[in-house]
Amino acid sequence: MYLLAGGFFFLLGGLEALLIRIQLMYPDLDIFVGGTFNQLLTMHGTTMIFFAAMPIIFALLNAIVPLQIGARDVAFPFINALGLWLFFLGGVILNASWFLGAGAPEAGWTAYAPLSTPAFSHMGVDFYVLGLQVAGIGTWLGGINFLVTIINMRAPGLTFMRLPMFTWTAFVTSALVLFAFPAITVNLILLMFDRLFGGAFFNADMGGNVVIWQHLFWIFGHPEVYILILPAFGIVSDVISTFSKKRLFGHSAMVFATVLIGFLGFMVWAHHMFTVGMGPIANSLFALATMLIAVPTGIKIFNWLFTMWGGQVRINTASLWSIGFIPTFLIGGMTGVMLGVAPADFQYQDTYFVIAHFHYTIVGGMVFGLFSGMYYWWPKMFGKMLNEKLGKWNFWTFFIGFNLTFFPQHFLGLMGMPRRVFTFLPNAGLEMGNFVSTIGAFGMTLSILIFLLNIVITNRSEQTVPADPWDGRTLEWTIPSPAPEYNFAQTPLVRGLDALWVEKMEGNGQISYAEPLGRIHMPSPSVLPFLMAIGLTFAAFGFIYHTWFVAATGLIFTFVLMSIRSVKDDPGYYIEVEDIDEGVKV
Ligand code: HEM
Ligand SMILES: [Cu+2]
Repeated sequence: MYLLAGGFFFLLGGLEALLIRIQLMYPDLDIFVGGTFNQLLTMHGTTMIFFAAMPIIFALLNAIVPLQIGARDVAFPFINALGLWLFFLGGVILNASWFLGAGAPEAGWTAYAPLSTPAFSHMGVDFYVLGLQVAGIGTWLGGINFLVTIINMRAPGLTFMRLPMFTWTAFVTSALVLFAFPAITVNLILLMFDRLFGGAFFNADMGGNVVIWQHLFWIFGHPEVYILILPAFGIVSDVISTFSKKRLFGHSAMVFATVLIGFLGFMVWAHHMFTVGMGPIANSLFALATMLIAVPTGIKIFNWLFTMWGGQVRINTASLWSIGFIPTFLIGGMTGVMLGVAPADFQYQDTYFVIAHFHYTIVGGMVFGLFSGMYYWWPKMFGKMLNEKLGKWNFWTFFIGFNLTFFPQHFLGLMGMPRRVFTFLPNAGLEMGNFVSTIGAFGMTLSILIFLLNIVITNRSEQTVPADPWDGRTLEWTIPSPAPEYNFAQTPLVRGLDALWVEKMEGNGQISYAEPLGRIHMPSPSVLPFLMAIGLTFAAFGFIYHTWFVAATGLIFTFVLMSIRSVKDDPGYYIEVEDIDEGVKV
């Protein structure tokens, strides 16, 4: 579900990006200008970050983390469903702004005050404020759920230091969600007071302070970029180790680096605000903290290379995406250090250099990682292997398109082309770069179409996939593909890092179990999460349209459902032993 919804929003955000690039193909075009361009830009950024990247990551976390830790499900299936619906309806609220009100928000995905205050914006920003709040609750609940799952539901013998890297990154990412999302929630509530109830938190005329918005936004925003990239690190680690037939080089150093990146991620937010006027001391400290992050990140890059070094590297679509990830993400990381040099940032700030930088990390990093993970785990999730031939086309068109799009933007930025501006003048030397960049965007569009085609073809094909198609190392490859709804017929017993590999090396050919086969308890499905989310959506529209009656009804409705949930007993149901499909040999 997460994958489907996230995929849908990804296509939407991608379409918006393509339209932006079409407008910027030649100088002085007037296809999407002014407010329309700003709306496309804002919706592209907001949709991609909150409604495409997050849910696709959550989809993989949901599908794979329980499998990697030998659990039957996540800790709280009910909360999981609630989180999904809140996120999805939040996206619906945001996108409803295209059709209702006065058009989509246009204050940028960062919604900086005063651009986002009533004086300088129209109703679109109300959809942003409420849509993100509803979705934010969902994401936050999801984060807590994964934390509890990883802490409490690991199979016997699976100590923290034996967790596969993807689960480790899922753990740290969830912790970042837990601590980062409250900051933006508070920010959005303050802005909501300003917009709906005449507050003045961000109104300088009445003693408010616009810089507070920036601080709170980036206290959330910088950890958010690590929320996005860490799971990709985890995927790349697992994929590279599997396809090099070697245990991950420096597993414990990787764990340490992941935790350190997560921690430092909270110490650097003001590198987004060097030009605000915080003064040289604050700027220097934040510059230093920023550069410190390069150390654990460098550790990771070297560990991946050392894992491949001397390994039996197998090249297929899954490993190509991971191997391609390393140089592209490295470029994004290096321009990040350049931006972290506070005095230099005064030149780069708000130019296309920044756009190039963060797309190299977000697309060249996260999107590459997610593709790698999808090709790698597709058989486990859906019981079919994605087509390799189309997969390679998918990879190469994207790799080339991506670099064509974003590499020239470094130079456009250095030549002074500002971001978030809908056109540029001829004869400033900017034509070539922009033209190439737009061509590249078409290349990526082609690549995405190939991927969709691949999904359709794979879906139609009649194939069955063995439990362990890649000669895997971790627990998810000990159960049938696709994973049955109870995941593990018997809880596995873990006897080392790379649990399955340990057994393979000892010639057991099968994981050992920690319990006899018995009937399996399952949670019963429920409509309550969906209805609760509907209640909050209702309330959100009530707030947007200042109809307090509707807002109150929606809130009360949700509270009533919450009380029902807390008093009602939910015994669940059992799958009997006869119905369990047991014993996979790998
Ligand atoms: C897939 C191909 C993509 C293309 C062609 C693309 C293109 C663009 C362009 C042209 C801009 C506007 C730059 C400006 O005028 O300031 C932009 C901004 C942005 N993009 Fe992308 N992008 C893509 C993917 C993504 C992804 C996957 C994400 C995040 C997950 C993302 C996040 C953002 C953000 C946050 C902004 C800033 C929006 C703002 O300034 O408010 N983009 N992108
Ligand atoms: Cu940052």
